[in-house]
Amino acid sequence: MPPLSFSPEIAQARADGQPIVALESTIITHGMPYPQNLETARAVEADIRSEGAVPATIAVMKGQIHIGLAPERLAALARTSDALKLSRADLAVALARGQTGATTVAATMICAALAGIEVFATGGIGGVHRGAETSFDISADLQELAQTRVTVVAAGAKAILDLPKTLEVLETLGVPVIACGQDELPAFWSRESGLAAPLRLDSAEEIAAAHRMRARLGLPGGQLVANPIPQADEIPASTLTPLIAKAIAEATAQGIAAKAVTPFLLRRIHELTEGASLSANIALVRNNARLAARIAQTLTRVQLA
Ligand code: PSU
Ligand code: MN
Repeated sequence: MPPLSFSPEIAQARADGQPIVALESTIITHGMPYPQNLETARAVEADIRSEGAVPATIAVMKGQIHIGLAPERLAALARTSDALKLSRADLAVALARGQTGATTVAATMICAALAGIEVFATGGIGGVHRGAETSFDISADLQELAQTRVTVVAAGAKAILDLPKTLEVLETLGVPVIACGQDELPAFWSRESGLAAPLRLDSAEEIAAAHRMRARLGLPGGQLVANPIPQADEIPASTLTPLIAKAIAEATAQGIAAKAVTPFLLRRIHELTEGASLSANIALVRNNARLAARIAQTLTRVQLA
């Protein structure tokens, strides 16, 4: 049996058959500074509740996978400055050693699937980094989408990445990339990427039906729902492009590699935009949480499988 520990609220929600939305914790420990990380984590949970679903923030604590964090646990995690960043490769080792750490998109998908949770909201998934042709830096999030049956709602892949290559890898892996409400793939802080999304579905009902159909076909893997940031909160791509280039140049010059790349770039872009990218990041996660809650609700109603 996997070492799963359900919060009382999630144990009750499971018993009652209520819709549950998984949330990751790396965005809390590595994606945003304190105290905005804690404020955002709380706001995202409230957004999911206001849409009639139950939030399950997932993290590893003392060798247990926690599905749902009580308020004091969430607050403690948000204040931890040296939390581990756990992906598929690290999860079992951390659990076997009784360690504590935050779960990435990939690890959160694994834990959500173990807990029977089908929908997960985040900010932006990891993907193919620029320069991957020499660095080989491709996020484990992409492989996870290919093998674990969870629908992930994100605002596209982060604009720090090579988005055309990220789309190519997702296509190769057979991952449906579904834009919601527009034809174009959104680019995290911006609604536009200049790239057409491979698929488009405009309602939670259609996304839920596609999720169920994958199961009926016996296809492993999940779906990536690319939900554009609300218009009022976006930062135009033209503003961000030079700042992203500057942050990437600094990362290269400082020899930042592997797991440290994404947290470094997010932090530098927050600084270079004087907090504007952080405000946009908060707004897009909350927007994704609301859509994920509606998808989870539809899934509990429509048992097509
Ligand atoms: N979305 C955000 N902020 C984040 C992340 C996602 O808005 O910090 C995290 C997720 O946990 C994702 C990780 O899995 O960044 C990607 O890291 P990497 O590129 O090292 O795979
Ligand atoms: Mn990487």
